Amino acid sequence: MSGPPTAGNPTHICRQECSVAHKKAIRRYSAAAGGWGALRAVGSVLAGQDIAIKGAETLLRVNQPTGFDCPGCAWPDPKHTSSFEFCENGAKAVAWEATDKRCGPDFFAAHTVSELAGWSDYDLELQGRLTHPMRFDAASDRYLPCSWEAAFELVGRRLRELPSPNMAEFYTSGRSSNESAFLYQLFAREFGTNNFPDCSNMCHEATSVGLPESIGVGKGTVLLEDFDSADAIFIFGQNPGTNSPRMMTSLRNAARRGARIVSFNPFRERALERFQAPQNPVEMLTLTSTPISTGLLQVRIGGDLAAIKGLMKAMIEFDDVAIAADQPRVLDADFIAGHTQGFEALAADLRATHWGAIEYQSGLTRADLTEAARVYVEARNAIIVWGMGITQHRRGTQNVQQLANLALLRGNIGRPGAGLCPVRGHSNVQGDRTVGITEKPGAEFLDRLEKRFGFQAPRAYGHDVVTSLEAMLRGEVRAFIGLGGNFAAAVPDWQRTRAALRSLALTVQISTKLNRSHLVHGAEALILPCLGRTEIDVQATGPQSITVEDSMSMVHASMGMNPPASEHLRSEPAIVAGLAQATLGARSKVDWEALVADYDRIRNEIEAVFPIFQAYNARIRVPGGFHLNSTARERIWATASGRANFMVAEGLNEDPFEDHPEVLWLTTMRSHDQYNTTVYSLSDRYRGVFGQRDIVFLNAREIARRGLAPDDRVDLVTASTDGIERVVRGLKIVEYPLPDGCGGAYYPETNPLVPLQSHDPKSHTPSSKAVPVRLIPSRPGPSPQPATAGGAGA
Ligand SMILES: Nc1nc2c(c(=O)[nH]1)N[C@H]1C(S)=C(S)[C@@H](COP(=O)(O)OP(=O)(O)OC[C@H]3O[C@@H](n4cnc5c(=O)[nH]c(N)nc54)[C@H](O)[C@@H]3O)O[C@H]1N2
Ligand SMILES: Nc1nc2c(c(=O)[nH]1)N[C@H]1C(S)=C(S)[C@@H](COP(=O)(O)OP(=O)(O)OC[C@H]3O[C@@H](n4cnc5c(=O)[nH]c(N)nc54)[C@H](O)[C@@H]3O)O[C@H]1N2
Ligand SMILES: [Mo]
Repeated sequence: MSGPPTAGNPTHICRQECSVAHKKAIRRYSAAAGGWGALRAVGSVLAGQDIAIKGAETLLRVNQPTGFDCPGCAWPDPKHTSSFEFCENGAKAVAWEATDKRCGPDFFAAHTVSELAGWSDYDLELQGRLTHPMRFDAASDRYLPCSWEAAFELVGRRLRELPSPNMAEFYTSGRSSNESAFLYQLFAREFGTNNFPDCSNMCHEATSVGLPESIGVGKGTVLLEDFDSADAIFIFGQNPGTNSPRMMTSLRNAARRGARIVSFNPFRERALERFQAPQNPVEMLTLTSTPISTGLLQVRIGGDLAAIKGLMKAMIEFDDVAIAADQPRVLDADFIAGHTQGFEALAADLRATHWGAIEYQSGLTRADLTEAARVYVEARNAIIVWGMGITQHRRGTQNVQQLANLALLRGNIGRPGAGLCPVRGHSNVQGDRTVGITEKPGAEFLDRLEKRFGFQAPRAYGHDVVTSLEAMLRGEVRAFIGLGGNFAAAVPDWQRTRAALRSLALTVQISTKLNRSHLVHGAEALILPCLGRTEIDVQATGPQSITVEDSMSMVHASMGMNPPASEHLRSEPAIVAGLAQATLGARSKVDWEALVADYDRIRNEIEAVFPIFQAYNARIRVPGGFHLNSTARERIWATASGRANFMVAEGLNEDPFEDHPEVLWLTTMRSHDQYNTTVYSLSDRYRGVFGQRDIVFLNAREIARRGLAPDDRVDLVTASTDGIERVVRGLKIVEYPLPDGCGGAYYPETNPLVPLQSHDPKSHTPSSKAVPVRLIPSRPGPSPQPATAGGAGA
């Protein structure tokens, strides 16, 4: 099995078993997104890597009333799914989990942990599904199989030995079900801590923190059917063709109906331009495609605050003209008077902001912004959509609040066809938070928890991702447990944060596949392999279903149908219960065994603690599930004032390095063939990149200005004042039509460049979409140091 780490090999990055030759190429993608290209891509990406799709049957059960919830993204399912809604990237996510490959004790016997640390993230996950609980053995530098009981006992002993429960961190990734997440928070809180770093802290936290101040609730206000009656859809910093492809069905239908779609993105993302529906035979056979965007505004990285202010300033100007001419108002004056406060302060800020500054910061012209504003005000109903291009910034919370302002100015909340639509990432990231994964729990929730279970819940706020890492760096943490995810690769500032993880006494990862977080470990370490979404989960009372909440607050059941990848796997709820019993022992007030025996009982407990889940078990048995009410959707404003608030954000710029002429703003984003830290292949079809990820996108002017040329290799060095050198070496320059001063590269490889302290102070979201970097030509040589994870900071 052993072979050289391949990440450093510039021509072929795969291990020998991989039958796909990753031919490197850069070529413009001129076809529509979706369509035959998408169908073919599933075949070539997956079949080439010996990933057996367990019959079309697995795929046919995705997002069906009786099937399992797609682990791909959080976009909702149409209510009356009668046929399989094809999604290329959903198919990849399902097949990646349903692979026939196994990563068991033989594999771990053949490779030391030090050796595996030199492998790329891609090669690690490619080994297939984990099959046995494994325990790190320092003497042989290997993971050795161990029993579940021994694993639980070790965790229990180490947690009990801690001087304080706050020296343990309980991380969650958003694939976990409501049931496992609820048990997880119950375990940690009975143990005594609110330390819940969560993947959403790096994702939509700016939304969850920003929206409550604006509209009283931290979630979106639209339902899928609102896309059927929207006259305009504005999309900021989100790439639906890749990251939530089923959203393209809604966009395509809206475009065909004449709705106008405007997007703000430094990249001209292909699917935002044209889309061919893979499930539409007519489009497929005639090779036609639907033009999607009415307008695609190439905003500068970090220029959204300025762009949104520009849109609103133009609206105020239209309104002034209307008032002067005695025409109907352009702003929704009745809504503003009846439902909001703070309009005057916002209007004053906008009037005081000069167009010149808006143009400079946004990289867009006044004419373009005014035109986009006209599209917005001509729409009776408009939906505002956003993703990571808005939230992962130093001013992420303020970006989100300006989007809320934009909606409030036209009363675009709480009526059909209108509203706010943050598109979440992981398929249940929203649900995990709803059922109690939060480091800042409210008093009312803790009161209910205590009343229901009879233990004293910790009241002090705990850690999120950034503060947990800071605490590790101060030496205040001893143990880390990860319920899914790949913390070591997902977090910023690898050089420091990996040293912090390595300083821990114990790291425990509950996982389906081998990843970086198993190799960047504490003195003692465990890998606990769990069932995935696609698999049958049998407990004492029979097969169980779990539940998830999508991006539009629809909650529904999901039931796996494949046999487990190994007989040794346990479900996430069973693993959490095992850890809890071993840690809390007889002092626990929770009947863990009874809860795991029948997940209906877990749902009854969720309902008892969270009244919004009333009649939980009955309502998930209705196909399609149920909607968790959003107060803002009903125009009930759960804010301190009882009104929706216009929020003013001072100034326009993002960062102190703004005006250094040689500094480039780097955004770190996903390719079309990856799921976060899971890399399916080295290609990024819609951006025309094949067989490589060690690249940086720059426009022709930025390349020439630096005396460089396409294909040159450069080192990226973060501009910072803290004296720490952050560098990713040997990226190849790819020319791409980006705004001036902007660059793009792939996540997670560029995470070493993001300083831990570079985050939004309000939400602590790392600013991974705007990293100030300098470019330095790489030293010439035959084999540049790879930027892939085996290299920098591994
Ligand atoms: N197939 C697949 N699906 C996924 C994922 C995946 O990795 N693969 N990840 C899941 C997760 S956890 C999440 S959070 C979502 C992420 O989905 P998205 O929110 O789409 O995330 P990204 O691809 O990181 O970047 C989004 C877009 O922001 C643009 N952008 C970058 N910087 C800026 C900026 O400063 N301003 C603006 N306006 N735009 C900018 C980029 O060009 C890109 O088009 O997708 C989820 N779904
Ligand atoms: N620079 C930069 N950094 C970023 C981002 C960015 O855009 N740029 N995006 C951020 C965002 S939006 C997010 S959400 C985070 C993602 O951070 P995470 O959620 O921590 O990372 P993932 O890559 O989604 O986790 C993949 C691992 O999850 C495990 N897994 C898969 N399915 C299951 C399951 O069903 N159960 C369990 N227990 N484990 C499972 C597998 O072992 C797999 O290796 O990264 C963040 N980091
Ligand atoms: Mo995310």
